[in-house]
Amino acid sequence: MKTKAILTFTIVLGLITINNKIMAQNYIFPELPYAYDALEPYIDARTMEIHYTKHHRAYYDNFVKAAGEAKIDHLPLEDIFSGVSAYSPAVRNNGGGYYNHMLFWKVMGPNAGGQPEGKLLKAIIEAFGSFDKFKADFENAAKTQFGSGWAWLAVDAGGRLFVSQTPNQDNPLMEVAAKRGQPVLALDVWEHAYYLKYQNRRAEYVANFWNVVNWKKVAELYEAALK
Ligand code: MN3
Repeated sequence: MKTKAILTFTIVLGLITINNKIMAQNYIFPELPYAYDALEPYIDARTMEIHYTKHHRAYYDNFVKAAGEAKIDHLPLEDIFSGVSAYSPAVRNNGGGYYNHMLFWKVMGPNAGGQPEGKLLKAIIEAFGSFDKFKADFENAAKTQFGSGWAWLAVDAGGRLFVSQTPNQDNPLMEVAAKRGQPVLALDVWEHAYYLKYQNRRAEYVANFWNVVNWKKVAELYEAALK
């Protein structure tokens, strides 16, 4: 009897530890993978610093708080997004803001741009007809998103690539999205992402985005999304 109680205690303690580890891994505020000025001249250092240290940080802090209050902070972000309408606007907006910016930093980099290669390029041509047509569709999604939001390249349940746009901090992982899938490329079109350098010229910011896209990372995300 005593042995059984000790065993149960050990298992429960073990589960709590595992759970804490999962939580910690889920909700880390990641380091920016490059210096603030690394994407100059396309994204200026001042914008990058404020965007990362103030905007992204605030989404993260507010999400951790809202998820804690809702007692869902043991859940992976993907699980929260797939049932997001059950939660508060604070969970949806800040959870989206936390996730979307993590992806945005990842898919950009210095000495980047150009074209994807191999399997990803093939899939883009298959879905859009050509790389240029994909770029036009993506730019159109970014430019026509009314007000604040995001443009996406994502993989649907059938493994096919699509372009979409979402308002505010929504993303294609959310059940509320018009087109659902796993995002592999993201572009932030909130004014805070470009206003200091580009003011009202969103189209110029969008066109310059291609100079900083890290296609190697996008290809990795695409491969992972197919699994
Ligand atoms: Mn932003």
